[in-house]
Amino acid sequence: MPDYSVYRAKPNPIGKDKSKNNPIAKQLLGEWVDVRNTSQGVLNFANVSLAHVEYGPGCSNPKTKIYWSGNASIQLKPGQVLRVHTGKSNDAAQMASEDSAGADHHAYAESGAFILNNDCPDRPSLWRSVNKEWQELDGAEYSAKPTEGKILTRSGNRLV
Ligand SMILES: [Ca+2]
Repeated sequence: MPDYSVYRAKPNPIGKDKSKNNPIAKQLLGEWVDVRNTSQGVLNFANVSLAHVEYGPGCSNPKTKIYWSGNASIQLKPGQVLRVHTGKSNDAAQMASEDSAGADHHAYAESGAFILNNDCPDRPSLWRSVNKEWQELDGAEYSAKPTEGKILTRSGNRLV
């Protein structure tokens, strides 16, 4: 296991995720990725970012895109979990208990739209910038059409 591990994800929160309506804050906070410290030491996120895969029409032309940039104030002790929510920090008080439980720290992509794919597969991945070069630390793919409301967990190289 890499030190920074993509550990769990809830890519398809219950609600209007598939509609063209504006998503509500609570649902955006219900879309998230958990990162776990699987090392024996303290990990920081000064230069560590989280990406996912964007596609063109029909799930063509996959491109890895960073959507949360690390924060030097976040430190994870061994075994601790950082949850990166799609939604906004200003809305954190609206978070459902299921979405606050199980994480030691919370971070926010500050997005007003859902990010993690439903109709195509996705692969949350962690990247570190070293001397202006991106190095992948870890990543785990899930299949298209994840069950609504399901928390996917890591199994080998996948989230299932
Ligand atoms: Ca989604």
